[in-house]
Amino acid sequence: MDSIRNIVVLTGAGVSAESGIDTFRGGGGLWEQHRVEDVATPEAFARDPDLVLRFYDMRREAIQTKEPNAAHRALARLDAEWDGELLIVTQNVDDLHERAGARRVLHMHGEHLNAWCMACDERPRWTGTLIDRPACPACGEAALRPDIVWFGEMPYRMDEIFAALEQADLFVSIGTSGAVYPAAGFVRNARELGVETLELNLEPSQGTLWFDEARHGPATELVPEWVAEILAGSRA
Ligand code: BJW
Repeated sequence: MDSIRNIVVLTGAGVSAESGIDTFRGGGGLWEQHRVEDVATPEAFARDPDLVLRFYDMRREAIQTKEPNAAHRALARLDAEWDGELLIVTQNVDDLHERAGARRVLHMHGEHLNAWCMACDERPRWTGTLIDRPACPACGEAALRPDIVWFGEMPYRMDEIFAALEQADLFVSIGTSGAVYPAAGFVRNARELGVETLELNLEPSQGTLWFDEARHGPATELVPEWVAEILAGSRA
C-alpha cells in the first residue's frame, strides 16, 4: 500500500442505494417501472418528450429529499485526507458525493440538477421541473432537456478519465453492476496499464473476475473500512 499514490474511484448506483435511491438493475430498480428504452435514449425523447421529462422531473425531485450515507461520507473523508491524486468518477446523476463534502468528483453520465439547453448549449443549475418547458435563463428559448447521458450518447470528460487512469496506482470500483460501457471497461483499461484493481460491491459484478481483489457487502460497511485502511497505510 506504500506504493499507492494516485487513485481512481468509480462509483455506481449501489453507493446511493442505502440513501433510498433505487438502483437500475436490482429488484425494484427503475427499469422495472419504466423500460430504459422508453426513457433513456435520444430517440425516446424525440418520440415522447413528455414521458421522458416527467420521468426525470420525478427523479430530480426525489433525489433532493435523500441524504448522503456512510459510503459517500467515507469517500469525502478520503478526498479531504488523501495527499496524492484522487478522481471520483461517478456514473450517478445525484449530488450525494458533493453533499457529503467530496470535491474531486466527475459526473460522467451528467447530473439531475443541471439542465442542458439544446439551443445555446448552456447548462444551468436546475432544481425544478422541465415538463412545463421553461425558458433557458441564458438565451430565453424553451429548449431545455435533462443534462443526462443517454444510451448512444458520449459520456462526459472521457479524456480526463483516461488521463487519470494512466497516472493511477489503484482503481476501485464501488456499487456498479459492470453492465454499461464505457465505465464497465475501465477495469480492463486499468489492468492493461498495470494498475491495481479492487471491487467493492454488494455481489459480484459482471466484471468481477477482472479485479485483483473483490470484497462483497453493503457500501456503507465496505467503503468506510477500505478508506480507513488506505488512509492508515498511507501514514504508515
Ligand atoms: C450495492 C448496494 C449496496 C446495490 N452496496 N453495492 C453492446 C456491447 C457493449 C456496449 C454497448 C453495446 N450496445 C450499446 C453499447 C453502449 C452502451 C451500453 O453500455 N449498453 C449496455 C446496455 C450494453 N453505452 C452507451 O451507450 C454509453 N455511450 C457510449 O458508449 O458512447 C460511445 C463511446 C465509445 C467509446 C468510448 C466512449 C463512449 C452511454 C451510457 C449512458 C448510461 N446512462 C444511464 C442512464 C442515465 C439516465 C438515468 O439516470 O436515468 O446511466 S444507464 C444507467 O446504467 C445509468 C447508470 O449510470 C448506468 C450504470 O448502472 P450502475 O450504476 O452500474 O447501476 P446498476 O443498477 O446496474 O448496478 C448497481 C450495483 O450496485 C449492482 O451490482 C448491485 O449489486 C450493487 N448494489 N446495493 C453496494 N447497498
